[in-house]
Amino acid sequence: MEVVDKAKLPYVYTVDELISMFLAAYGREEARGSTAEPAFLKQKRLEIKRIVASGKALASTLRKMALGMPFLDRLHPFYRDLVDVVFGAQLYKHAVAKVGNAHLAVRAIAKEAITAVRTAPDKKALLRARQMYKARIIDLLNDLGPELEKLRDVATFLRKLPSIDPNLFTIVVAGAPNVGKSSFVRCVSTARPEVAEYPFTTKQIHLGHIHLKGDKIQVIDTPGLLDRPLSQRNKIERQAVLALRHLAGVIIFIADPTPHSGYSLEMQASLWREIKTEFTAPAVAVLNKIDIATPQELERARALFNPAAEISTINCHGTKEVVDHVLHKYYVPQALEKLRARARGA
Ligand SMILES: Nc1nc2c(ncn2[C@@H]2O[C@H](COP(=O)(O)OP(=O)(O)OP(=O)(O)O)[C@@H](O)[C@H]2O)c(=O)[nH]1
Ligand SMILES: [Mg+2]
Repeated sequence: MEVVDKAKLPYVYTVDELISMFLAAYGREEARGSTAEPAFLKQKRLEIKRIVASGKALASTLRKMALGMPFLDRLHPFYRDLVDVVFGAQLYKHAVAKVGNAHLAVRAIAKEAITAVRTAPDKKALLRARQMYKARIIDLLNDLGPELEKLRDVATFLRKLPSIDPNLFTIVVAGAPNVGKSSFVRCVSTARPEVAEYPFTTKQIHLGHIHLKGDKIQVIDTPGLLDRPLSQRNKIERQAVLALRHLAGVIIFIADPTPHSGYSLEMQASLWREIKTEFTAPAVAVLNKIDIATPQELERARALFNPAAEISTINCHGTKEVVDHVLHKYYVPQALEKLRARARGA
């Protein structure tokens, strides 16, 4: 399964850029040959050279762009589903195919234009063939506008995406909005996601790392989740769901026992139940904001979440212990098993 290789993503030209490039390639060719040649024949020869050069340049650019875009079916399911959720897999595939197939259309138009030039009986017919050639190519490019825009949007989105390695052990941090997920990720990893007073501060997946001796763990901060069926989740929430489904080695669920986040304990408990049943990765719950929680609030939350720890991310109190706990319980056995397997194989 491939991950997105950002260095290989193509530059996606706009329609205007392609038209300029095409016209420049056309204009670059200059007349050469014997001065004894009749002017009309010389003009025909130059015209054909221009059509061949500009057609080739354009066809090759279109082909390279389409081939440079990732093939969804070969991508790791996390990336494949992400492109599907944000852009629609079918629409994306259609756009790639249309841009890719356009190179064949360019070749066909060039071929017809060459025949028209060759058979032109006079200067007027030659000029008409030239105009027709340029107009047809420009029409074709204008028609590709929406598809080029789609490819550009996907390429830009993928370039901005953090470089997630699906083969590394990954902690995914999840929970309702505004409970302190990003604050937690800031405490324990290299990531610096934005923290703010309001829900839905985090709108995309953020990646951080924990460096262990000779090893690296990924920590993923996700957008807040509401307690509702998948079909009603928006694109932002669905990115969190994909990280939970495809990347999580373990899930840390952050709950806020206080009214501070704006989401009730019942809603959070229902979300917690769903996360435990919906995803295959093991999940641990953690109570946050204990610096402002009352004893009664803590008591109720303990009964609902059976938390592995109680923390306060405002000063990173207890956060390192949570990570040590989950790594010890879920990562170390897996890492040891890998080492053993390698030793057996050696
Ligand atoms: N008192 C207190 N406030 C906290 C604590 N942890 C987070 N907060 C505050 O809660 C608010 C939300 O924190 P974030 O880390 O942005 O929460 P989030 O879960 O990432 O929020 P979204 O990305 O919007 O879902 C911020 O104003 C934080 O300062 C804590 O332990 N104690
Ligand atoms: Mg956040």
